[in-house]
Amino acid sequence: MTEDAKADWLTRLQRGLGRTSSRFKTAIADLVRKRTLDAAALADIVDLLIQTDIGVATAGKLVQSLGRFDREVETDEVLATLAEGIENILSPVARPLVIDRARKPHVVLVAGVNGSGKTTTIGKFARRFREQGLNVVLAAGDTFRAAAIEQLQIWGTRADCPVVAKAPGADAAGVAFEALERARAEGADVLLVDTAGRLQNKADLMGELQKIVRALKKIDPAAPDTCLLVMDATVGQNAHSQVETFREMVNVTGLVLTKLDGTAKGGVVVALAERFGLPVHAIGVGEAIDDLQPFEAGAFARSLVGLS
Ligand SMILES: Nc1nc2c(ncn2[C@@H]2O[C@H](COP(=O)(O)OP(=O)(O)OP(=O)(O)O)[C@@H](O)[C@H]2O)c(=O)[nH]1
Ligand SMILES: [Mg+2]
Repeated sequence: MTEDAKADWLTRLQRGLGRTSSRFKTAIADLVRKRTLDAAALADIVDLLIQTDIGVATAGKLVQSLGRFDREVETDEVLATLAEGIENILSPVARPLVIDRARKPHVVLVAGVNGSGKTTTIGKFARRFREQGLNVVLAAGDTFRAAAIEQLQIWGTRADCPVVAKAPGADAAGVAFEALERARAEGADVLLVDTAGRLQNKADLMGELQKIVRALKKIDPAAPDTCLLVMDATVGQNAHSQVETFREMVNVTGLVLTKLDGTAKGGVVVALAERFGLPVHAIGVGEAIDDLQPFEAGAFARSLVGLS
């Protein structure tokens, strides 16, 4: 990223996390103005952290590090200490999605419940990879909705990469199979496979995802290289059960959290990091192409508590 792009992203990140951070920061400022950080004040901070969905245990742990203040403190000192603790939790999971250029193609299966942002995320990644000079193929594996196929085709046009698609209702595993064949034949670097989030029930969804994986493995036993779970951060605590559910279906290797701009509960990212330790590859803080960026622990932690 250039310096300009970095500054722009930081602005988007701070704005995107504004719903979570503004309330939090104001409440901490109020608290610090009124009293020293006694036990009751620390308990209030734990509550404030819990309100961001950061999780009870994590909130408790973070606040322990504040115990060393038995004097008057400034708001920013408190926020910085909390941000440091959050960064320590997030650092091990903050890992960009790195494409293995030797794989040709590196296969990325994208799963998640309906509306979580799968197709948009694929479009954004496709654009980013194209900018890095990679050849990308998209597979319209959500054959459940006609509009889903068109939506992916629009992203394909925007990112200038081919989309392998069949008619609505076609076998999704067949689409994935053909797409991998084509990506191989063309020597593509990346294949991004979209999937349906909504099927009649969980068993159907599991059946479909597993069938797609089997089809890919027929061609390349090592595929998929990456299995991304895309989650809408506005679902809050529900994100935990989504990770568990999808892990039973496929070998989830990493997470993308979208719509952090639409929630006051951005702390859920920290809670997921603590609980599952899965890599967080990227976060979405808006609908625009530049609103999906590699996840960076320090910048996220500071933006979450409202520090610039
Ligand atoms: N505000 C905001 N909106 C987002 C973000 N990411 C995706 N969206 C929007 O969320 C909506 C759903 O996104 P899709 O990409 O269609 O989600 P999907 O998971 O493919 O949905 P299905 O195909 O129905 O399963 C779209 O209107 C996107 O523009 C984000 O980071 N912030
Ligand atoms: Mg979709």
